[in-house]
Amino acid sequence: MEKTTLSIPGITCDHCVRTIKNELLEVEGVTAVDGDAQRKAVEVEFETPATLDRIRQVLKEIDYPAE
Ligand SMILES: [Cu+2]
Repeated sequence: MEKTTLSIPGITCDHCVRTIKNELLEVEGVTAVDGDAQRKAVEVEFETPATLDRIRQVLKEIDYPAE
């Protein structure tokens, strides 16, 4: 199990956080997502087959690229 915090400048409100949560939780291997709109950050817990690259790719696809 890995845990990472990603900075996502495109987050402006709780709705953004909710969208990101829903999308990331659909990625196989992602087990938990927690977000903070004020910090513009999400914390993601994941295991195989999910990878950090895959998570970053999904964020790009939904127009919330991580820094
Ligand atoms: Cu928003």
